Order: sequence, then C-alpha cells, then structure tokens
Amino acid sequence: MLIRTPLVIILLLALSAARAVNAQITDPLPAPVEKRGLMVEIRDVVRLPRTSELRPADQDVNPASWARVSFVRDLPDGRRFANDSRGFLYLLNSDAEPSVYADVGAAFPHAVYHRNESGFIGFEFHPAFAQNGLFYVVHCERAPGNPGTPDFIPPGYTEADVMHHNVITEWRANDPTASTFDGTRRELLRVAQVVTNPAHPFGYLGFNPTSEPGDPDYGLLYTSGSDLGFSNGRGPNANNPGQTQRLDSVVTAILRIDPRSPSESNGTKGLGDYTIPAINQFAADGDPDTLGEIYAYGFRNAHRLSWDLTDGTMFAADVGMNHIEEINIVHEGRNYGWMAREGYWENGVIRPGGALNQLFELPADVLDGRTADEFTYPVAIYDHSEGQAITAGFAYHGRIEALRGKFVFGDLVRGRLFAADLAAMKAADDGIPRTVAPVEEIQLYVRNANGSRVYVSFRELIERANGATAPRADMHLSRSLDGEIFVTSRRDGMIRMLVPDGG
Ligand SMILES: [Ca+2]
Repeated sequence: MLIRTPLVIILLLALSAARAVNAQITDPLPAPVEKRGLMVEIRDVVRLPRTSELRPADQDVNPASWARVSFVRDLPDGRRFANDSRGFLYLLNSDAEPSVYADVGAAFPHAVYHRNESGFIGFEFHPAFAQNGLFYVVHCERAPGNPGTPDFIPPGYTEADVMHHNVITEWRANDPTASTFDGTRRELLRVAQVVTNPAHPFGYLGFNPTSEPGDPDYGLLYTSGSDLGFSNGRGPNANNPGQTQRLDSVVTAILRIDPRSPSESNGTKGLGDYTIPAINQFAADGDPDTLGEIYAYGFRNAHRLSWDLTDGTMFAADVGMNHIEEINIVHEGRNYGWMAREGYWENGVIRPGGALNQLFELPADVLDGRTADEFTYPVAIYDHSEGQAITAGFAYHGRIEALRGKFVFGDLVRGRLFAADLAAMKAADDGIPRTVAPVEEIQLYVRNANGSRVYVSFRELIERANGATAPRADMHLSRSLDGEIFVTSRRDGMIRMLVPDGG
C-alpha cells in the first residue's frame, strides 16, 4: 500500500496532465476585441479610376469592385504610387488625377485575376530608385501554356503538378524622374504552386526602411512568407503539413535576397536570378541542405511585413487558418510554427487523424515558457470571432496623438481597425508563448458638412462609395513616407488616410 498509493497518484497525475495537453479548443479567446475610447478621423485622399470591365467577368474575382488597391507607396521625392491588382501601377500627384505609370498587366499576358490575391499583387521601389530606377513587382500566372520555367517546385512534385506561377520581376526605369515607365525588366524568381488555387502567393516585397547605405541589409529585398496554399489551397496536394517545417524549401519562409543578378554581384546565385546575401544565417550555416535565402520560416501567410521606424523592429502579419490571426516580431533564423502551431496553440493537422481546423492546448510548461520548444510565438493575436484575416500593421509614430506608441492593424475581411500598445508587444517578445499584448478596436469617424463627427465603420464607407453592400471589406493598410496610415480597399478603389482630429 505504501508503495502502490504514490504510484496510483503519479499515474492519475500523468493521466490528467495528458488530458490537459489533449484538450481541444473551440473558442480560443473568449473575450471580445472592444472599443475603449480610441477614435480616429478618416479622410478620402483620391479614388483610382474604375477598372470593373478591364478583365472578363469570369476571370475577375469580383467584377463589381471599382478598383482593387492593395498597396500605396511613397518615394522620397514626394511622388506617391498605388496599384490596382487588375494590372495598373498608378502615379498619384496631389494636384492631378491618377495616371498610369506602368501597365503591369500588359507585360504579363499569362497573369490570372480570379483570386483575392492574384494579378498584380504587389510592388516596391528600391531605396536608391532615384539613382538606379529599380522597382520590384510580384504577380501571379497560370501554368498551362506558360512558357516560363519555375525556379522552384515544392519538394516531391514535378512540372506536371504545377497549377500556377508566382513571379517576382525587377523593372528598371531608364529615367527615374519620368512620370511614365519606359525601361527594361528582368525575372528574379518564378515559384510554382501545385494546389488548385493560387492561394497565399508571395504577396509582399519590401526593403528595411531603417537601413541606410552601408548597413549590412541595405538594398536587400524581403518577401512575404507563405505556405503557397499547402494548407487550404484546395486539390489533392493541399492539406499537406509535410511541405512545412523544413529549410530545404521556400514554403512558409520569409526570404531575404540581394536582388542583383550574380552576374553583377559576383555572389552566390539563389534559386532564381538573384544573389544570396552572405550575411544570411542560413547562407552562413555551412549546411548545404538549408536554403540561404530563407530569413525566417513557419508562416502560413505572412502577407505583410513592416519595420518600426524608430528602432528597426521587424513585424509580420500572418493570416491564420480557422482560428488565430497573428502579429509576429521577426528574428532571423526563427521558426514561427506553421503548420504545427497557430497562435499559441497546436494545430490539429499535425496529429494522427487531426484536421487543420482544430486547435489544442500546449502543455502548461511550454505555454508558460518554463520549457522552451523550437518555435517563436506571436506578440498580438485575435481570433475568428473578431475577424478572419489580418491586414498589414504598422508601429505608429505619426501626427495622430491618440495612436502614437500604438501598433495599428486590422481585419481585412471585416474592415475593423485595431490597435495594440507597441511597448506591450515588444515586452511580449519574451519567449513566453502565452504573453501577448491586449488588442482594442479603433472607432473611425468622418466629418459632415457642418464639421461634426459622424461615426462610421470602414465597410460603411465602402458601401457609400460604391452605392452597394460590401459582403467583405478587403481592407489593406499602407504607410506614407512620413509615417501616416493609408486605408484602402479592393472594393471601392478609394485611398483614404487616418488624420489628426479635424486636421
Ligand atoms: Ca510572448
């Protein structure tokens, strides 16, 4: 008895611990994201031209959309640009109507436009554009009949499996001061997608804006990090956790590349016609089985990156599966968990017989940070009671006093705007999975003809502009050169801005 009793107790403890580890979660964050007094004015800046009939209706994800804006970018010389993912890159002068800077769609006859993130997805100017005329474009193409050859096909697949190509190109303007593009193009990278939909393509290209000439990562191009549809991109090749959690593949990885051709840099060639930065951790690890272009990995769809302009902290907004939307602080070399983790839970797909839409509790010692696992966890999260897909997010240090020291982000589908305290987010980057910054909702308002505040939701603004209901907001955020926030939609083509009260 003296021996058996403790054994029974130990067994019972072990069983209850196992039960706790196995608990499936249906409502991961029961507390709603609430408004707590943050109120910000939003104003129209300019509306892009209507392109509803540009593409055949059966090839356009939403023919009713006025224009499909996903990025606004400022050059240091004051010029402002925005894209319509139906194919145009516009120059926005403050004193004139938007004008087409480059007809990106015309350059890519195999492009597809039938998904939310398709067509002319994103662009970014080289920080030395004024001198070198370089900018970068990412777009999506169909594979059948495509003369292009992918530089990367996910491991285990062949060209016969390829459904779409996700392509990054460099454009070189002969005259960087010209108001329309004239110049040349060079393909940097062509990545194959083998799931039915071109889900979660590379969608973002960017340079670290806090990097100065002479800094180690000046002129290095970062990409979004995504699972290339291996979660829910549909078809027989989707739902495949075996394509994630590996370093011999770009799947789930944020890449950092020197966009120069090795013929120009004399450096090491990457998968495509670009150079692997010698400073990259996975380039310098002496391991031939890790891809040197990988910066960090384990993202489902980290479709937007940003940097805190005051201290260079790098953020990734990672769209979740069925439950958790994440803001992550990105450190080189780290593994952010997908498909093994979603938020600070285990995703069910890695369990025998489990599924992508399941979440399970982590063991308490891991959740509390007493026992470290191999993953890095988000610093702010919300669940699918509150939204469905996270937008970009930015550390805000601009003119709106109420938002200073906050991280501003939102939900792409519902069009809700959120904020979290920036210091709390940085404090949550502590190696403890369960510590995350609280999230609150921002109340938007406009001014009526009398100058009075009128409280609005972003979706109401879209619906007023379009004169039609908007089943989803398709909201995106961008940041101006001086650190202010643009709010755009792929529905109404209007570029709006958050502004100081009455200012
Ligand atoms: Ca934490």
